[in-house]
Amino acid sequence: MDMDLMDSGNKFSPRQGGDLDAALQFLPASDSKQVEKHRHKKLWVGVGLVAAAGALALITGLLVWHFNLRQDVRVNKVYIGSMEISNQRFLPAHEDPSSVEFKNLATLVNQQLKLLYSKNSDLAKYFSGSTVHAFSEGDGSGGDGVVAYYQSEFDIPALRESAVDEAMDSLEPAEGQQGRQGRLVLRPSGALNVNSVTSAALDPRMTRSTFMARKSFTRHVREEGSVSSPGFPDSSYPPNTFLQWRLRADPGHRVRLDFDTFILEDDCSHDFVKIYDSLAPIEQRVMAEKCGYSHDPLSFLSSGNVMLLTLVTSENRSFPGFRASYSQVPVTGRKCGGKLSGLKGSFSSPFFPSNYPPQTTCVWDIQVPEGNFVKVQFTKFSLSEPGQYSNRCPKDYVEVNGQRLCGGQPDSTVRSSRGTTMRVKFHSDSSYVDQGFTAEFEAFVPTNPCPGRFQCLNNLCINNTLKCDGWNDCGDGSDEDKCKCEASQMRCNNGRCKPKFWKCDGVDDCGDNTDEEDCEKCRAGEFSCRNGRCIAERLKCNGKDDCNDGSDEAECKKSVVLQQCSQFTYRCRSGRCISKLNPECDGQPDCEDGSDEDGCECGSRPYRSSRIVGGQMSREGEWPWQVSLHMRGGGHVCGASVLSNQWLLTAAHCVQDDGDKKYSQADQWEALLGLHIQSQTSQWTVRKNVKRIIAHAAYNADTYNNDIALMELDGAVTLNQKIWPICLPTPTHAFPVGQVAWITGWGATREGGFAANILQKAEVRIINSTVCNSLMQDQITDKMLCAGVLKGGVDACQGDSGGPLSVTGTAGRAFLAGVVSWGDGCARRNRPGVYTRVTEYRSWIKENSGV
Ligand code: 4AZ
Repeated sequence: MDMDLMDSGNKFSPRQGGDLDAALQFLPASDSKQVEKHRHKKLWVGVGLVAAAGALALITGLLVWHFNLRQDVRVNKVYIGSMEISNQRFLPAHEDPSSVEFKNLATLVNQQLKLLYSKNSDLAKYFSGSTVHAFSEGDGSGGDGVVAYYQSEFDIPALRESAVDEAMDSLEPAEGQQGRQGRLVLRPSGALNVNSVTSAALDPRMTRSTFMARKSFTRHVREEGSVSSPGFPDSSYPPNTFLQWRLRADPGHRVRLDFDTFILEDDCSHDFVKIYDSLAPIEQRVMAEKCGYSHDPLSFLSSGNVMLLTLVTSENRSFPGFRASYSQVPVTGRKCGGKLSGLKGSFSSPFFPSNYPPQTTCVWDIQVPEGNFVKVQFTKFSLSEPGQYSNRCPKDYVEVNGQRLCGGQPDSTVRSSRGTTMRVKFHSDSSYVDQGFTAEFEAFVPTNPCPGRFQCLNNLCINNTLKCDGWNDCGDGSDEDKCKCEASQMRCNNGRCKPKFWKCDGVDDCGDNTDEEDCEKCRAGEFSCRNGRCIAERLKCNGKDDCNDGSDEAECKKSVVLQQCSQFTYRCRSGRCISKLNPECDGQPDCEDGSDEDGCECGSRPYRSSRIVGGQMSREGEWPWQVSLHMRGGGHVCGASVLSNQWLLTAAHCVQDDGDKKYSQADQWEALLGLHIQSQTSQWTVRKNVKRIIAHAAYNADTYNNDIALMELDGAVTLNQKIWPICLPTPTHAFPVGQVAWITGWGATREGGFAANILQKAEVRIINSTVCNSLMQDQITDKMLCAGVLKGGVDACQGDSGGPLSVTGTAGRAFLAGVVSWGDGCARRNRPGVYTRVTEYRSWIKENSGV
């Protein structure tokens, strides 16, 4: 690694103008003559006028004082810029700020900048100096041209700050005009042909005076390697630091940067990483700003052969940081767009699922056989940019037959043509990138668009079996319209059929709320408390606990500190109880002592999950708390969940001896964390021995009551993007009936079937315990929780045992609602899966593991 100081390069300071701005206009002082004129009038009028004039004088004086003071207030403002120079050749020595070649070219650039600023009176007056930090190859064909990266400083009276901003902005005429108009081809200095100048004020968070360290590093990405935050992975990154890594690829190549771990403080005003499509932090070239725990696949590609990675940290708490590997890819290696023909095919944005590079345009011309029309279905679409909500899509977009799409589009967004051709254009501008899209095209006969399948209103085709199954498979709900309901289903007013068990579960399953009507036991105008009481509706959210269980104050703006605790209320560390439902780790401190937000480094997921019907493959890292428990030499046996860097939670029935198979012995087990594919451990997979197993002492092998066990790992694992704990719910955490939950595991994909190779996920719902008990022959205890899809087809199965039943809370964090325990077969109709109810074991877990 080579390292250069931030302040390297040639510093240039013009002669200081020094004078205050004569052009400043101040409010005039009060006019004393005017007061005199009215002296002869009646006394009261005079008194009134004198008072008014006095007040005016006072206000005016204050304003004058204020503005005079403001005039003295000066701001030192730093602008970061790049300059494209066409008549210079990039030399290897230009990478070394101490070389003569660097210094000579930097001097020319500084002269050029001074000349440029001299054309504007504000810039000329307040310019205090510029420093060239780096050079890179120009974009010109044949590798000619140089780009200079510099910073210019201005010492500006506070009142002229915006004028200077504007003047700096106007240094950027529309692309391509500069040369022709001769505005920036500043002949007098003779030396440089400037094609364009881009500059912007430096991100103010990068100018903090509290930085204890400011460092720059340069890396050539021709040789693959990695960069990481200081101390990674052994210690947290240091506070008050500004670091930047200049990444350079060979000419004609892109820089590729892949983060494998990314854990920063989740307030970007404190700590953040910013990536630029440039060698300097020019705001118009920001590709991404990230903080917190990454929720997206973090993989970036530059448009040219340079990239800048910056890390800013504040004095606040420190976090593990990041590690990213870099490499280079030839620009010509992967051409985007082109002609697509045939009956079906697929295409994606460049480098999908990595983020697409900035400044890229691709055009696909799709042609299908005569007599057909074209349909394009976007299976994934994400072209979002901070602050951009316009549906005119002025920045990054996909254009289908002339119509633009941008932002986030639902999975399975479909567009079709009325002819044999379709043109799809992808465009990214020079700032902010996203994951892009992946799409499938298909030819269809206009008279029969979905042969053998159901056609949704939005033109999507789905399997006939998915029609009227209670799930919205089309995305627009049209597969659930006009259905004939079965005996076990209720009919919604909109014609949809839903399982009767979903009636009055607090979730609008029908979409028109019919399943939630006529549910109240209380009269009209009354609120029904969770403890069964009825109170007047107006008492809800009045700051008083009228229900006596806090439930009338549970979903209000402000949580109430209650007089009494109950089975429905959250107990703060202080011992006092609050009314809010599930307040823990929801991002808002609700307890007076803030204890509801303590220990919340859990349950965040690197990926958002998508809608599913039945089980489907999960994405790598989607369930970072999922563990595979292997028997030594015998492969996967059970699942488990990560609770901390040293503790796992599983099912007690997984750790019971079975003949000569000694499942109860810790040394027989191996825990695989960060695993995605069973047959293919990756760099993420951590294999750990088990030090200790603590099965619940009251586990009953006949009834499966208390089916829970802790496993202590033989040493701590490093938590990262692929290995992360799930949040444990407090005893009063509510998982209401009807709530969506996710099951995950490598268990059998059907009853009696084979175990899965790739980690599977499936969406289920929490099922009412009374209903479950009647369906399961009275075998459900209050230590168990039922979840599933009563219609059948979705469930946990053999090999999933011990694994998590994950529920996403209000702030997006996952909570461990259950541990996969048992069932009557797998995925049978009206036979839900049975899980160990984790809320019942919170103190047992604490007592035995300390977690
Ligand atoms: C098992 O054998 C198993 N359908 C786990 C869960 C379920 C059934 C069987 C739930 O590990």
